[in-house]
Amino acid sequence: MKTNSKHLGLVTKKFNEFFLVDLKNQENFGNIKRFLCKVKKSINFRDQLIYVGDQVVIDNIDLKSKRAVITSLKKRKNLLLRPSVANISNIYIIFSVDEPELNLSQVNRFLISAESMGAEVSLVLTKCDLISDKRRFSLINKFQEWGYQAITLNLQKSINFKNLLVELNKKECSIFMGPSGVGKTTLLNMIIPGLQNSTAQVSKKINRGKNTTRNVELFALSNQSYIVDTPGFNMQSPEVDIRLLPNLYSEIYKQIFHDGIRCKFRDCLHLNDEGCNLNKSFERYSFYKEMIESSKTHYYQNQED
Ligand SMILES: Nc1nc2c(ncn2[C@@H]2O[C@H](COP(=O)(O)OP(=O)(O)O)[C@@H](O)[C@H]2O)c(=O)[nH]1
Ligand SMILES: [Mg+2]
Ligand SMILES: [Zn+2]
Repeated sequence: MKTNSKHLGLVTKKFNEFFLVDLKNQENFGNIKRFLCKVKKSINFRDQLIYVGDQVVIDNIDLKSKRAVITSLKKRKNLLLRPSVANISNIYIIFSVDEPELNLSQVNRFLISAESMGAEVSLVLTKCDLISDKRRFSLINKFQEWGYQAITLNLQKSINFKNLLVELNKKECSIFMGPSGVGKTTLLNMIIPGLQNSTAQVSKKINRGKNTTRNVELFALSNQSYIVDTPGFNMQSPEVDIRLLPNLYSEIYKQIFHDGIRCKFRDCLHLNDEGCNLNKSFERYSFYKEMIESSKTHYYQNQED
């Protein structure tokens, strides 16, 4: 029952030297889609270098035992760290409008960190049952000015939830990020019913019943779209190259690339620089300034080391 033909697959879970790989095109193998793989011994990349989310080529497919070997690794688009996951297409920054209270500076830090990772970034506001519609619309307007079309959720009514689900089904690989207590797990459980069960089953099969902490894992929403299930994600202080920071703020980016403003110096950081022509009257400017100033300190400290 072995076939020797190469197939493209996606790593959905990793544990020790094993990988779970979903075939990209499964039509050749009936309904068998997921294979337990090891890296081919003669291959000269170490297996630690393959992450969940990586695209790999698998070979030596055994349909009976559902095993195969990984023979090569495709170039990845991006790699997120802690937890490590490759090829994220969409980052959803999740914040609650209350309980815990919305902290705009923290929202901004999460958004900018996400923007620096080279994926499409969206903002989701949860617990909208806790605020008035008036407040909700004012938040939508605020984030519109920041460059985001915020998705506002009230998980007690599921209208916007369904819209989010439809959207997630159009994306390749999405991840939720945000501080704790904002409803990420609740949301993930609504998106993938029976999440806990399916996770437990997989772990049982692989670890022979041993109880292990849950690693990062991709869940299939459809044949083409996945969502990352991760217990937590912290990215409070982005270490972004300060020269790239202006491009991560749509209010600045737009002025430069759409309105065509020009500052005297090409590497203008838009602080007190001589000949700076940036219009600084936008809400996030103070956050931008703080971020530049703290990165600068960090930058110069590192230079001295
Ligand atoms: N009022 C309200 N509470 C919610 C909503 N969504 C989640 N919660 C509650 O917020 C708390 C934290 O949720 P959890 O999913 O554990 O947050 P996580 O830490 O981001 O994973 C739980 O008590 C949830 O029941 C919502 O839409 N409205
Ligand atoms: Mg959680
Ligand atoms: Zn400038």
